[in-house]
Amino acid sequence: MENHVSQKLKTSIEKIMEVNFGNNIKNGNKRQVYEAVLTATNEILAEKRYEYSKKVKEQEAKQVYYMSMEFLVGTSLKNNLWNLEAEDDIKAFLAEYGFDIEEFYEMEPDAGLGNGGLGRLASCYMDSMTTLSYPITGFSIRYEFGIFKQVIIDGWQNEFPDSWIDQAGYWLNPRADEEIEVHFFGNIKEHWTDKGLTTEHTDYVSVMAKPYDLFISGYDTEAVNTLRLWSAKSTSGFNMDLFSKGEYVKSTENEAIASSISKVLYPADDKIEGKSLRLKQQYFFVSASLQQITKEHYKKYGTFESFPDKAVIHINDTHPSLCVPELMRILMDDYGYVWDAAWDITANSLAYTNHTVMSEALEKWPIDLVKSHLPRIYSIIEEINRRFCQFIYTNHPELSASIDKMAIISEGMVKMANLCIAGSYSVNGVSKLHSDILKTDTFHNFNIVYPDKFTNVTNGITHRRWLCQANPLLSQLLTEKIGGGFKKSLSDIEKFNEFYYDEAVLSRLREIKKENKKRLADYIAQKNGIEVNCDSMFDVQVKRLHEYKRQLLNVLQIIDLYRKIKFQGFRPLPQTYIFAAKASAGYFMAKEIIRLICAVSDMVERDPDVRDFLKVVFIADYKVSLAEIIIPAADISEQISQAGKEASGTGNMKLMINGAVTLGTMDGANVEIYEAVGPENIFIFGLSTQEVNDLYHRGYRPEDFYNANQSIRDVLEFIKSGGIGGKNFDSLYHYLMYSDPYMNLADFASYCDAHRRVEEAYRDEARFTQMSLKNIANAGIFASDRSVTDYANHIWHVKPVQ
Ligand code: H53
Repeated sequence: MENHVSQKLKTSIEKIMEVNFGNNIKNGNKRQVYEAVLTATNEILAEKRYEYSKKVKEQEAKQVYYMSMEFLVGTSLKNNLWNLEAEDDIKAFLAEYGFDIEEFYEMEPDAGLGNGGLGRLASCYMDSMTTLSYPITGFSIRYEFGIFKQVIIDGWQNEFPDSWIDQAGYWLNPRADEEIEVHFFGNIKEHWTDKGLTTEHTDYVSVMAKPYDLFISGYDTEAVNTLRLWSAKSTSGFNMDLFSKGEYVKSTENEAIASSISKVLYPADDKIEGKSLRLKQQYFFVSASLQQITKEHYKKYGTFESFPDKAVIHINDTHPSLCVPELMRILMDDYGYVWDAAWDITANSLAYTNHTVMSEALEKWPIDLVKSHLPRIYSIIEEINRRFCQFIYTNHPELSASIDKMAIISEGMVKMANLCIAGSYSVNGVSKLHSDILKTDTFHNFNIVYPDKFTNVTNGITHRRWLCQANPLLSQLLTEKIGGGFKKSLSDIEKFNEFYYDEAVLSRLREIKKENKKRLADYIAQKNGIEVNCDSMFDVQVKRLHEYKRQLLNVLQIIDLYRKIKFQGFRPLPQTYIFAAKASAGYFMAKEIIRLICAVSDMVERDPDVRDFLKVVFIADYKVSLAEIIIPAADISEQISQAGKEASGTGNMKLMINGAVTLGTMDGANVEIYEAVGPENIFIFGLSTQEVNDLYHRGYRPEDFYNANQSIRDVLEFIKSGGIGGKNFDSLYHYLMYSDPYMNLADFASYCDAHRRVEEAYRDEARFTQMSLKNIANAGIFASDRSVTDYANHIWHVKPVQ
């Protein structure tokens, strides 16, 4: 039975073909029909959005405002049609006219408005909040260029711009009626009025923020939420004076400066980018969003006393930390609140999630930069800091010696995490281990002062995208065996455990994996020109390239294996190592590691003695839509970060739910995967967080591990002597021998040993499939539906709007 939405969609597609193109579907070309399908789907969502937001307003429901520099949306067409339960009907409808919906899916570029885990998490949360009918608005920037396209030339990563808007702009609904002005630079003047000391911001530079709304659909719900993306433009546009004097280029300068703010996403993940443009981006979207939120609230309630009961503003990592002083500014300067009242409202409306303990990622900004770009904001931060330090001296004299570490302004810098902790009522980490580290180590002193502020919400993923859409065969099997309830409520997937001994189901699981491997193998053949054996074990490490994630450790093991096959007659199980990773453009070491992976891939491929046992593939341009092809095909999920460094990881969860078995350290959410599947269904190796810290304090010397281990010596000397295709990797050799900050060498032996255990398990087909089944069936707790429910109940205190 065709649903009502499908009917509407079809009529609308036909109409758009007529009105926009003076054509019909039968005679339309691919591009026209593609545009019609996207536009029609967007229209359906717009209508649903209108009805839903009416209800939210009527019920005066509390709302979540999710502030994030990144939302890694990926593609939307398939997800929206699937959520509307119209995919099959539209597919059949298009097929009648000779169009293949899969080709339309391929035409849609990813909205790559994020780098990695942080941005993808934000998008998974938007999906889950909507599916569970919670009102949420995401706020970010409409980057004209998202994350760069990666092209590998001679093993070296090259970056090309990603202009995604042309082909995906149909989802962006401009709202010129809600433009907002944001002020930069200038001076502040203080003067006494009858209200006391007031501050005026003068001589500022204005930038206009123009909103574009992207509708977020959910599954089996009336709700549609919005992701509001701000685009920057100048307030004045052309300088007519200059234009009429014939200075055409100069006359557009203002516009160019303003629009540079929303031009491009910074490509560094988990690392600070201390550029003035980055600070401008942060303030730009924070200020525009908060001005809009407060304006709407005031219009409705006429006061901000009720603000914390009606709104919660979530700060996703410190990138939107200027929410703290900006909300203070708006309340004081625009609405006349005095400091204490404004602080009370602010500190009860903001919640902050920390996503990293890596010191290079904990944001801080030079005082001078903040002061010159945002003078009013800086003056507010100074006062927050003065009061905060005063509070510590008075109430926690025992922490006086630590004041430098805790202060918001110290050592010439503004420390954004400290600002967030002081200004929010809730601070959470993203896995149990990570949240413990925050309390006992990173923010230990803050936890003494505010013991009730710190909590944990373990990350999650939307299984609707990562299982149902990416792996339709597995989704079909699950539906047959346990019913379709898991789509809405993933805890149901636990019922799949009942099939642990069911030969027929285990064999279906193997067939499905094989099909998914074939799909990936086709992609690899086409893109890399490498033929991979689908009967080999697919070992997958896909994520951003970062030293702490230790792709290098993975390659060292592969080189060791290569040498054992080539020189020692070792005959391992055939295995295919699959990597995909983008490196931040200026990150030399990360790019060297990619070059090494590619060189090892070439070396293996050229070697007839080895290539039947071992393949190494580096797939270029990792992104959401590529992850959707790779992840369902994985047998083994490599999660091998140095313990204590990966806050959570979410790729580990996506791979698990698709039946891959984790090979990992006790880090981030791996710990919770271990608890969920039990020690016999995961391969754990390496130092624990405690052992890493102990070794670090004793003084880690990589050469000790070199001297003690023949394989390490062989591998390193092989690299040094040009063994990898005659190429020079001295930089990596020296890095490992004399620095090795993430202790690759310390974990090497244990990692190789774990690989032999993996092989042994994989040889026992029946047993390995059972492991795989256990991983699928116990992935329920990693649903982002569970994560957002935790946030809603324990942090945000919001309720669904039905
Ligand atoms: O956030 C993910 C975590 C992951 C962590 C990542 C992340 C970024 O992608 C960027 C900046 C940052 O501070 C943290 O590295 O462990 O799973 C979502 O929480």
